[in-house]
Amino acid sequence: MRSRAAVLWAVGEDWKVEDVELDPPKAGEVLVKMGAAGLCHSDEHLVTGDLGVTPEMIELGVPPMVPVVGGHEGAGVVVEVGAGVKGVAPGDHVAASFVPACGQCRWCVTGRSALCDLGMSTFGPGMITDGTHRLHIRGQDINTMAKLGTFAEHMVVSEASLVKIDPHIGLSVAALVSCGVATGWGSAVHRAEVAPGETVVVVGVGGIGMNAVQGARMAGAKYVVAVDTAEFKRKSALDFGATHVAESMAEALPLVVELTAGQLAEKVIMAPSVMYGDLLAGGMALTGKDGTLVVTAVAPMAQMDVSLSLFELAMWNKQIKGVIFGSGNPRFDIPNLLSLYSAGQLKLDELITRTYSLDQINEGYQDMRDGKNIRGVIVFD
Ligand code: CXF
Ligand code: ZN
Repeated sequence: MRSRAAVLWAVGEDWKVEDVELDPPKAGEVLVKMGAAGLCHSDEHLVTGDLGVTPEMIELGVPPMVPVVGGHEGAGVVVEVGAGVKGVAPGDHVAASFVPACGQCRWCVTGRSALCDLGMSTFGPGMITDGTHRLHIRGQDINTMAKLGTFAEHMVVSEASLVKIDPHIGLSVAALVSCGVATGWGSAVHRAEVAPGETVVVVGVGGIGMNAVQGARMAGAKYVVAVDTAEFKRKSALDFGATHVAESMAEALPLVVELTAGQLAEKVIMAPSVMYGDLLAGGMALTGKDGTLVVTAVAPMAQMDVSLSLFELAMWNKQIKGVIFGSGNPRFDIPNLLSLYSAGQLKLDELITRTYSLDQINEGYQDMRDGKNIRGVIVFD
């Protein structure tokens, strides 16, 4: 069938909205008509080249990621299912999950689906199911971001990449839960294990960090300090549950010292637009004895150097944790977060600063670069 999608042909270029040829779903696959897709920073990483297959890897024979249809946050309605699909049927509303959940591997069966073994092929070519492509332009095979490609009117994906959701919930908010909300909220609740009475600092309050603020507050934090250079995001953070704001980590330090009588924060969550190694020292300086720093934001793949006081890491018994999908389980966390929204406990509508058509995708990403959006969302007809 014909569909339309936003394609990145080469690093550094704009997204090009084009007609694409989409094959029908094969065994274990599902055709989804998209309702909404979130403009997450991780797709911008494809454009900058921070994420994906590097020129050095290509020289070693690893296939390049481009051309690629972007998008890994999204929700839509099932149109058709391939042979053997049991979990969803035509008409079901689904959220995309950038971490697949096969339900079979050691990680899935031990409640750690964020680490599902199917996730290892995220940046490789072809489908999870059989390695071949369903998307083509003028006869050329096209890859998909995180085995999804939500910046498209339709997508064919593995059943493992979809989570069935309540059909009464708007597809725009469901789209956000599929990455940004689950990642941010889970960074505070699951990974940092925020406990009642704790002081939490969230560095970067965009579409992911804002949900770390919500998660920290929901978990009972006494103080939640939101750090962001954008004034509009700092103001919004107060509506999402932050108790204090600061423009930079350096500005947050005396504030956190005062709030905690010198004890510093129990938990620090790093969610800047891009994680660079030299940001770590500032985050660790805000982390108190026995405290935990969670690195949520995606760093350039080639980033190897960090600034860190190894002395303080050991002497203060601190820990640094990575996190993917908020260390959650897509098949539990996505419906659970949507039920918290339905019950009035989680703000989702307020995360959407502006909506765009698919043709306006480059405008949406420019607004994100300019710090204008908590989240921009593409809404399909
Ligand atoms: C990313 C991590 C790398 C794959 C796409 C999603 N996480 C959040 O945006
Ligand atoms: Zn994302």
